[in-house]
Amino acid sequence: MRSYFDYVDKKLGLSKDVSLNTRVSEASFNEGANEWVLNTDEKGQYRAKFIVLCTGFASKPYQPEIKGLETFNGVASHTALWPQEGVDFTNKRVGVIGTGASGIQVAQEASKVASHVTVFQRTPNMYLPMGQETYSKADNVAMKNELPDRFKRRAETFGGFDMDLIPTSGLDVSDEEREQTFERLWAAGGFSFWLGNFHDIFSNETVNRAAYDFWLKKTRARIKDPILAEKLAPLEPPHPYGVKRPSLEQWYFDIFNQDNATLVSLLDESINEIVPEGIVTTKGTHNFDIIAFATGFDAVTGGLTSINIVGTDGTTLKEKWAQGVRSHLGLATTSFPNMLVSYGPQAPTGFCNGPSSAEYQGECVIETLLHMRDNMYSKFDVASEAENHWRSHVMELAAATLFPKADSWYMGANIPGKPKEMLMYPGGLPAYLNEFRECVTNGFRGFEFSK
Ligand code: NA7
Repeated sequence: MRSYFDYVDKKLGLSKDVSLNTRVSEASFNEGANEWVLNTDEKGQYRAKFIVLCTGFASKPYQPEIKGLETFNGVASHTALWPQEGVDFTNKRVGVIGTGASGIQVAQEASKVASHVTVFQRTPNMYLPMGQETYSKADNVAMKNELPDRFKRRAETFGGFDMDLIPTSGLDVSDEEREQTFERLWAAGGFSFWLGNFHDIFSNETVNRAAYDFWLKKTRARIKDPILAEKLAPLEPPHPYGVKRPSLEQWYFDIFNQDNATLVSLLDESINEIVPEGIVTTKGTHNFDIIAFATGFDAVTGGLTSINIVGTDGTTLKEKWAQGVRSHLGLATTSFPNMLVSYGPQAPTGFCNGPSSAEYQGECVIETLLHMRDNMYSKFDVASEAENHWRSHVMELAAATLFPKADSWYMGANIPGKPKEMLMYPGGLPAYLNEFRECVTNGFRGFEFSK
């Protein structure tokens, strides 16, 4: 990845415009000069006519407060703050807290060499087989030929991928056809059994349950011990299938068929504290050399609200959004003039292939800035009715789905005290881009420009 980033940088000459290792701590708008003043921790003050916040959806790690963490004798790290030189698991006793994408990657890798891996699971994740393949040179050439078409298709699909949800309802096909479809999607691997499934998998309980039962059948076939099977893949789902992000696994279920891996369900025993030797639960002490906190992020809004951004009415973004997110198209928010957001809340973001979401929304940002330049505007703000309307629209779309039935980061529900609300735009990338196009053709409806 790093050599690819270097290549892109050289090709496009980006780094001359980038100040690395610079944390923006504060931002406030100077109304007299119509410009933002940014304070950084390391490199002093910057002034800018516009700010575009591209802080990503997972840049603020969340680590639960557990008593005694500082007393631990071994290595303890959040996965997002992992030591750059790596951590050697060889012959070590490894504890992993969390079973999302990060947790299972740590568990899978550690299980190859660790003396023991113990995974602490709060909610079973509905993992899908990643389906890694090794491509030959000829495969690569063939794929490169397909790239222009595949890239183009991204804007036409719900999740910004080159596959899409099936337009037919999962109820309008025979049981046999549904099963065949599920088999085909399963064999395709990756997210196919999620974002390539029947479109009403996210809104119809019956279709959703059929998908869960199929997942259960495939998954349970890989787990030998029936007690373990019930923990990893319970007969009754903890929440509807796919409304929490399914992680992609390679050999995760198989590690528990080895002697050196244990799954601790936090439904059976909960964590009391950390001591120098390891983790104390309600059932005893688990001794560790390494503890990985794979406990996720204050997702989507956390990267934005951790900067002290002060709006024109003196309210910070954090204060404003403590009552729930309000934005116009996920791009801008009232009283924060000349500030645009990409890949943040109330946009396709977490329901979308990341690069597609960032690139297409990036184009919306550029179009807005060009509109200002072409009309010689020096300031924009957002009408409060526009952000209230967009919020209601997002909430209405969400209410018609099964997403609110899970305590996921999509819903802000993984962080204690954060309002539980849909943080994504649940209408899919094409509908989102249509909404933006409608805004533009109606004179950038909702934006208020001034010279
Ligand atoms: P995720 O997917 O948010 O996973 C975090 C995991 O940590 C999840 O299994 C949580 O359980 C668990 N968690 C969080 N707090 C606790 C506490 N207090 N005790 C035990 N377990 C806890 O983060 P990842 O880093 O794996 O992946 C982030 C995204 O990156 C991913 O979705 C992809 O888009 C890429 P829960 O399920 O909430 O019960």
